Amino acid sequence: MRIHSYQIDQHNSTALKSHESSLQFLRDQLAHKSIDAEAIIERLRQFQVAIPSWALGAGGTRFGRFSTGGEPGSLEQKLEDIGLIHALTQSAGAISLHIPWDIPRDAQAIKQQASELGIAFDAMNSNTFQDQKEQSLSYKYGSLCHVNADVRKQAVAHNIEVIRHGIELGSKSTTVWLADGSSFPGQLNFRTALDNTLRSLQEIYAHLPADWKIFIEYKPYEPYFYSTVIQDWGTSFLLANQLGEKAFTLVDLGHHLPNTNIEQIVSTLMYQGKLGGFHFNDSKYGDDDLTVGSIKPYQLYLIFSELVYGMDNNTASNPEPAWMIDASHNLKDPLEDLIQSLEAIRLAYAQALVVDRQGLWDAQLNHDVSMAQEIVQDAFRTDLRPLLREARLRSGAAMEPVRAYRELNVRQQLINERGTVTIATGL
Ligand SMILES: [Mn+2]
Repeated sequence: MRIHSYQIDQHNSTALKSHESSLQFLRDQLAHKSIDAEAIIERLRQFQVAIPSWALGAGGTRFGRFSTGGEPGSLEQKLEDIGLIHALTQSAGAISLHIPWDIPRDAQAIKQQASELGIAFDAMNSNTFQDQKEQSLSYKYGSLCHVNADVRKQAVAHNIEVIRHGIELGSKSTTVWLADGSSFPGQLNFRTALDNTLRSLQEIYAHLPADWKIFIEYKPYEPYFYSTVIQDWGTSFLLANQLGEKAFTLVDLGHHLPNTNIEQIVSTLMYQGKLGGFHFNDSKYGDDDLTVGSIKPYQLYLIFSELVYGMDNNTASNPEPAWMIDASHNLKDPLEDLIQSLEAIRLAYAQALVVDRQGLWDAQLNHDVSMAQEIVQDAFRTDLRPLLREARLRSGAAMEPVRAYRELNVRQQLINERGTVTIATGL
């Protein structure tokens, strides 16, 4: 299925009238605070977030999985789905692949299809958290950290293979997330596990092309429950520093213990030029992988405020992070869920862009705590959705993408094309 521009235009023509008056109202509000709405609209138009190939079907929990119907059964169909999201939002212009779930049969054909849909290849993702059929040694007791050198060698070879696939497709980065850890005190020698992991990563790093980056993702627990080898940002930062200038920390919002001050972690990593990648999701208790902004939109905004401050005060050596949605959809239509996540990300970005930075700095210098809070909350409480609609309108996207998705009956069409019992590859 493809969405055509006349269908988008038709949708937009019905929403235009009420949009114009609400945009004008907001423009006036912002002008009153000396904020240029045009600059924000332009930044919103440029902002693209990668969709991971595994987020297009129903995820599931350890208790079960309920199929959505019409799920993509091949890499080609996954690209097609991201093409649909991108056509509706013009903000999902990249895919993040997972190896071995998404090994392309014909890399050139996949590249061609992606470029027709306006989709780039973002970070690659390796998988040493489960055993594959043809694999000789098991990762049950770890991969890059394993006490057996042959298992480590196998895991390193897999990561090099992931880089090779990425080179063929035009990707420029790879993400390493390790399940490696232990569930019981005494199971693992912490120091040996970390040392083995560093050495394994150094071997992978040696195979990284000059213009590539490697992202190291951390997580405090799960699938193991007592320890994780790369448990927090400090451990990831230590490894990234040891590896070299092409290595960075990756922050996944769901990979923190409850109430962790993630915005401060972001600030510290950007200060050091070591924030390389960012995975969006939301959670109430653990790594719930819920729709971005569905539970804690204020925290998301505070994090974005640090991201924007970091990007606007960065040195050249500090790249803009690779943005990706890393969520799992158990109840909602995955495509609607992703559209909602994109909306939440862009809204938080817009809120962060309208913070009165000079006023905030003055309040901080004067220890005017009340005024600092007023300024921070004012940006969050201003309804900036007309800016998002305007950015979409100018980019040829749907002003109300979820509504357009339903008007176009996308899910039913996908079910007609693919059937009701398909399962997204890799899930
Ligand atoms: Mn992640």
